[in-house]
Amino acid sequence: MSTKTNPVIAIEEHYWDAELSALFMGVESTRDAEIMRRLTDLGELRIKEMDEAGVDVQVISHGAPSAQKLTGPDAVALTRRVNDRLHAATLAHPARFAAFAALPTDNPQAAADELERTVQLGFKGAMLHGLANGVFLDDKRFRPIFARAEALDVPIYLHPALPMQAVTDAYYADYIKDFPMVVRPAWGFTVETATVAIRLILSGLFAEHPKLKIVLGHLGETLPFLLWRIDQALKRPGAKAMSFRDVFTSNFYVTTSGFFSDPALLCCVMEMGVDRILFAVDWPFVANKPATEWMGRVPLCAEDRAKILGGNAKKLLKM
Ligand code: GRE
Ligand code: ZN
Repeated sequence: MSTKTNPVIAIEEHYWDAELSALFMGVESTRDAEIMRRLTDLGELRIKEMDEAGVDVQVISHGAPSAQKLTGPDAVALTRRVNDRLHAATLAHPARFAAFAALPTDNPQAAADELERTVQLGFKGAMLHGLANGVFLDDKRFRPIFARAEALDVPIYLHPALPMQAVTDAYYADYIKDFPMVVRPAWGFTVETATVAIRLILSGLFAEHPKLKIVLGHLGETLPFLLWRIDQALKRPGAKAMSFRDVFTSNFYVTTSGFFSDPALLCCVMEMGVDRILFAVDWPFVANKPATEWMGRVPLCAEDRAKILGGNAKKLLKM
C-alpha cells in the first residue's frame, strides 16, 4: 500500500520510558508481559512488527498516563529527560520514527515551553492523556499549552487515560472483575476522552484559539457518530451561541487507532470529510497487521485511502 512518496504513517503508537513508568501507580504501573516487552522496545521488535504489516513510520508517544500525574519540582526536568530519550530513539531510526512529546501538565507554563523546545527538536506535537491530576484540560490554567500549540501550528493529541477512582467506583466497579477492559478501551477510556473533548469545545477554547488543532484517536471517541445530536441539542433555547459542529469539523482530526470498522469509518468520512482522518494502530495494545489489512479493503477510492494512510499525516504533521 505504501510507495516511496506515500509512506504508511501510524500516529498513535506507544512506548514506555523506564524512568517515567517506574513512577506509575497501582493498576497503571504495569501491563501484560507481551505488551510490556513491546512498550519498552524502541528498536528491533518494533521495526520488525512494522515491517511485517507495512507500517513505514510510527509517530511514537508515551503510554498513559505519561507525564500527566507528575507533580513537584522534578516534573519538568524529568519530562525533559523523557523527551530527550525519545528524541534520541527517533534519531537512531529517522526514516521510521517520529514523535509526540510528553508534557509536564502540572506546570502549564513549563509544559508550553517544553512543547516549543521539543518541536524545535523535530517533534510533531504533543500527546495529553485524560485529566491532569484530576483536573479537566479546559481549566483556564492549561490555556498556555493550547496557545503555544496554536502558535507553533502543531496538534495536541487527546489520548485516553483511566477515569478517576470515584468515577470508576460509581460507574464500573461492579463489572471490572469479569470484564477488566470495561474501564479501559471497551468504554471507560471513551467516555473520559470524549468528555475532555466536549468540555474543551464548551469552554470557548476554539474561539480564543481558532487555529488550534486537536487529534482524537479511536475514530473520534464516538463524537462523529453523536455530532448531529450534540450539535442540535446544545442549540436548544437557553444556550450560549456556539456551533459544536463547526468547531468539531474545523479544529479536530480523528485517527483509526484500535477501531477497524467500515461503518464507523464511513460515519467519520460523512461527518468530517476524508481529509480529517488519519491512520493509527495503537500499537502495542493493538497489532499492526489487522490495521493495515483492514485499510487494504476499506470501501474508499485509492486516493482517499492514501490520504488516510499517510497523506493527511504528512500535511498535518509537516512530514
Ligand atoms: C492501556 O493504556 O492500558 C491501553 C491503551 C490502549 C488500549 C488498551 C489499553 O492505552 O489497555
Ligand atoms: Zn493509545
